[in-house]
Amino acid sequence: MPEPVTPVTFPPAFLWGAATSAYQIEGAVREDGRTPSIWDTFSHTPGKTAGGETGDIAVEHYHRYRDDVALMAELGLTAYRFSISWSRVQPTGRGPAVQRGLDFYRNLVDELLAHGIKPAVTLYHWDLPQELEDAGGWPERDTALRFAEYAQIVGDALGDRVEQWITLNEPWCSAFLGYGSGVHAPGRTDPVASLRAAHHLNLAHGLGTSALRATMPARNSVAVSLNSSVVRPLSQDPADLAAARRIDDLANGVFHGPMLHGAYPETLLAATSSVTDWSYVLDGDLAAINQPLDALGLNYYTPTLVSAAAASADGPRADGHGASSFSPWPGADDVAFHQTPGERTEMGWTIDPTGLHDLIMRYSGEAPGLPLYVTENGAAYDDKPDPDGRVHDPERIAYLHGHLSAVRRAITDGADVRGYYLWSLMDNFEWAYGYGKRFGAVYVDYATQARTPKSSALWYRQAARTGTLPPVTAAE
Ligand code: IFM
Repeated sequence: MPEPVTPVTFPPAFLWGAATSAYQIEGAVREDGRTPSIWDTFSHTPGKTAGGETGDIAVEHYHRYRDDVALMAELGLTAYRFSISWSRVQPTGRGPAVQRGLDFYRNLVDELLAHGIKPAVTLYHWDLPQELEDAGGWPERDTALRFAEYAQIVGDALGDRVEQWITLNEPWCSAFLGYGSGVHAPGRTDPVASLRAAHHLNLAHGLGTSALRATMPARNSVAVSLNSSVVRPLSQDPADLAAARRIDDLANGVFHGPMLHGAYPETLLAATSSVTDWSYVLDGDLAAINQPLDALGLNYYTPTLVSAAAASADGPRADGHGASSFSPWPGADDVAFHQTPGERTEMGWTIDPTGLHDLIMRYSGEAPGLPLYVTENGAAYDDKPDPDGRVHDPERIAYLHGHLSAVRRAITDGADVRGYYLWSLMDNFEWAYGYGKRFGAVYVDYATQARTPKSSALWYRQAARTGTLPPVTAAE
């Protein structure tokens, strides 16, 4: 007889969420006073996105948000994480807010609350107003000051009804893909600019956290979402261990160092000393960044496997972050990236739930006592409707089952994980990959904008309703 399978059950208050971001879903890029962000400019620049695709229309969430919230409720979600388009609420990135922009988000929040869904607001998910980039962007200190002003505007407008706040989403991507390898907007390829950007994103997080706290009720929670990498050495050889340390500093320590501990890792400063002197870290910055937080968001997709290697000046890098001959890893040209063995998703990312467990346990130790949320996790597959119009995605169900089981194991091992946000609610604009990569639990027909829950959405609904993971075959 087969062994009975132990049910994977979550604590009753666990949040079952889904996540999106403004530029990936809203569309309506020229409506109600919105001005271009760096992603409008980048996606309209020939050669920057697959097929020249843009977020101009995306999945028209700006106009369909009521139906989308109704769908979320049907799918049993208890939480929804979305981002605010800075260009919609403060078009030039400075000065007064545009009321119509704020009204859109207020209406969205009210709709969510009316359906019993907890909103979680991300202030910045990569879409800097273009005017701020024209003034120098994240490599310049002023952008962090502007972010604090913007945080105050949004905190003022929504702080009475939104309890969960996230300052930045994945600042690593903003700094190192945006200013280092150039595969993300604004598409710059300057290692010094990428490290300057990282520092000013940190500063923005700290100043933004203080600005939110100054304007919002004390009950609200402020967090940041990091795409902290689970960096594994190819072997225990000291050179490979040193390579892993280097990438860990550049992926993780560069953000959690100042945010959680008030300092950049000494090893990071030493390893990047030939690239930058860090003179843009001014007196008082580290204290400003090191604000006490109420929670920490972790985004996880796949681990990173590295070894020492001879310097290689050109050729694409196998680090899973898009093809560019410019590195997103300043000062680490002698590190080689390897594909972790195992099955992969449509992004080419290896499926490894043990990485999520490791990540959670690491941050349980790095930030003792801080509640954790998995603020993104999910997989892209080449989903297609069957002749009856249904969309079966058993691979995604298996992916979710594996990763949610890893979250549960981490809770059993003592981690305080309060919720999980599946990436993504629905298929959307996957940045430089355009619409070719479908991460949604809900299928979107881009020609008609019709939404169809995939079988994974029905599986997830059952998990959310019962608090126990259904078997992987349940929704097929
Ligand atoms: O789509 C992105 C999201 O915007 C940020 N985290 C990773 C996702 C998948 O690439």
